Order: sequence, then C-alpha cells, then structure tokens
Amino acid sequence: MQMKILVSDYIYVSGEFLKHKAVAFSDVIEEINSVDALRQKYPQATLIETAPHSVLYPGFINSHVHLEFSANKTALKYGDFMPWLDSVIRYRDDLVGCCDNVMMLEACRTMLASGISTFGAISSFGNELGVCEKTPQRVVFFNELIGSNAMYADMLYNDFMQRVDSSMSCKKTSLITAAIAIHAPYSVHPIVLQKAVGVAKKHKLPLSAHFLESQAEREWLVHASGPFKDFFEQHFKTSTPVTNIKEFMHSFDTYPTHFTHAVQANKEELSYLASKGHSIAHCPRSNRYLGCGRLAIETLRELNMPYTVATDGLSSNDSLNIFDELRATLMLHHQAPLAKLAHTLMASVTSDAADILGLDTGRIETGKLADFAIVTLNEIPKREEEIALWTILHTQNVAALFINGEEVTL
Ligand code: MCF
Ligand code: FE
Repeated sequence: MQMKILVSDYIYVSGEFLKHKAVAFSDVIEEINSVDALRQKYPQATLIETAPHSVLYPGFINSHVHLEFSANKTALKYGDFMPWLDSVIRYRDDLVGCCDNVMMLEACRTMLASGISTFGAISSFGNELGVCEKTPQRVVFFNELIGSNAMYADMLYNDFMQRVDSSMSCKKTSLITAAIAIHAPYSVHPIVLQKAVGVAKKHKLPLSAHFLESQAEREWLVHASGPFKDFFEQHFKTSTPVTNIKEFMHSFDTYPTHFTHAVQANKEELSYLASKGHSIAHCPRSNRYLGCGRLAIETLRELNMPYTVATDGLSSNDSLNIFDELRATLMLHHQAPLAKLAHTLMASVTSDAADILGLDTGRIETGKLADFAIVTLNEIPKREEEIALWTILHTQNVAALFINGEEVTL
C-alpha cells in the first residue's frame, strides 16, 4: 500500500499535543517523527499537508448507537423514561419499518462528518448489517438479546444466535467486528443472558448491556414496584422482575462488559463493576432527554473506572454528531474543571474507547491502524493546555477523515 505522510500543527499522542511532528503510515501507522526525517526515510511517500491550526487526532469512536431508530423525530416521547418506553412500544414497528438503508447511511454520514471512524451499532433485528458492511467506518456490531418471558426465550435466543452468526461471517473488508448486547436487566431472562455471556466469552466478542438507566428501573429491580409494574402488567402480564441488581451484575463477573448509562447505579455498585474490570458508556444527552439524571463521572474518576462518551441513537437524541455530545457532556457536568474534563473526554472517544472495545485504533502510535480525524481550529490556541477544550467547543465537523490509511469522502 502507498505510504503517506500527514503533517499538521499538532498531533494528539498519549493525551498530549505534539508540535512540529508528522505521521508516516500505510494502512497502519509506521512512524511519528519530524517531517524532514520522515521524508528522508520514506522518499516515495505522498506528503499531505493539513490547513494551518490543524490537530491530528485518532479517528473518533462512538461506542453506542441504535441506527435502526434513525427515523425518529417526534414519535418517541422525551422528558421521562416510562412515557418514552411506552412510545417505543407503540411506534417501534413503524419507526424500524420505515427506517430504510438510505436513512441509515445518512446517519453513518453524519457520524463520518464529525470524525467518527468507528461506531458500536446496537441491533435488535439485524436489519442494518448491510448498511454497516457498506459504510466506510469500522463497526462493532452489537447483536441485541431481548426477551424476559421464559416461554419465548429459546425462540428469541435462536434468532439472536442467527444474527450473531451472520455478523461473524462478514467479509474482512467490511471492517465489522461481531459483538453482543444484552438489552437490560428488566428485559432479558437470566438463563438466556448467561448463555449469551458464554458465547461472548467463547468467541472473545465485545459485550455490552444497558444498566440502571432510570429511577423506574431501579425501583422495579429493588422493590418490584413503580411505573415498571404497570408496564409489565399491561404488556407482559407479569408483576415480578426476572432478576435483581446483584444477580444481574454477577452474570458478568468473568467477562469485562461495557455497561451503558448506569446513571442510577450507586457508588457501591459502580465500585463492584470497576473491581471486575467493567466500563461505562456515558450518553449524557440521551439521559437528559429521557429524564434519567446525570451519571456521576466524578465517582468513576475516583474509582479509576474507564468510560466512553457515546451518542446513543436518534431514539433518544437529536443528532449523532460526536462534538454535539462532547459539548453537552461539558455542560451537564458543570461542577468539573473545564479544560481538564475536555482532556478526559477526548480520551473517552479515542484511546479509552479503543481499549474498552478491544480495537487496534484510538491512538496515534506505531503499529496502530491508520484512522485519523483532522480538526482545523480557528487559530493557534493561546494556551496549549486548552487545545482539547477549543477542539470540543469550536468543532462541528472535521476537515478530513482517514480510515485504514485511506481518506474518506465527507
Ligand atoms: O439507550 C436508549 C434508551 N434505553 C434503552 N433502549 C434503547 C435506547 N434507544 C433505543 N433503545 C432500544 C433498545 O435497544 O429500544 C428497545 C430496545 O431494542 C427498547 S425495549 C422495547
Ligand atoms: Fe441505547
């Protein structure tokens, strides 16, 4: 593959911004050095110079998105979790039914434009596999297991396993990694849950689960009461939860899992999850729009627990732009030191996300896959310790994106 050399004012390496350096790469990163040294060593390489005030980042990773809900604009009710869930039950078939490939490819395009080179697609039907094969991005394809009724558990599990198999047999060039998503503690029967965790473990697939998203979920799992009681009585003719918080957490004891939301998890629970090597997907706009509250990222910090920032789907958001999400994160956590949080957030969508999902991207480092997002700032930042902050505040879309060493049309 043709070697290329990318030059930009700053390169984001190990959480710092290196000045006067360039990167030589094919489909993987060969070397980071001065442009002169690289030109001498790789005389045949194509030189790509970025605009003034540009910062070279690894391609961004959006760890959690529901593409199949991309048709939602006003159908789903925002403001409170249970009315939202009721509206999902009411409109899900319509929304998923009218969400065609054109619409989902448009959703992928929005993500590309904001610099997302990899996303985690949570799929409950498998309909979006074709789109995920087509899009230039890398996709961690999370096949969702859902179903709390033991009577249908086998049927749902078989359907789930067929979807897992399909995503495992994609061509290597489609850049798809098969993965497993457990929907939530209230909606998955513990027996099939355990089988699915076993599959993830056996094939070393990334594993994720929505967990303690709303106060209503907590009340249901702890006291078998609250708004979920009516919900289950009305839709599923049952009034007892299939599991409890401890049992659910223990199901993942032996395999590091990416838990989405965890807004209503207390310190003891977060500490337990951290002790088992788990991580959190933080979706601040989704949490705000569904009335779920604010994740205590200060507790995650205390526990040294890694987290990603992710958009969730258009089922609970207004855009899939990663910079919109990062700005919202800065606003929601108003008590956190601003520039320092901006730094943590850039790691949450690059190196931390890659480590959590087991990807060989997310870092500009020799040997890593050559995925780059180029951000062009309005001017050279007056203080270098604020580059991450100005990146988040001033960027809507990236200037260019490279995946596997190839520039992608935005
Ligand atoms: O993450 C948000 C809110 N929490 C839970 N689920 C979903 C979200 N966006 C879409 N979903 C999907 C979920 O994957 O909605 C369905 C599942 O397929 C809800 S259960 C009928
Ligand atoms: Fe979600």
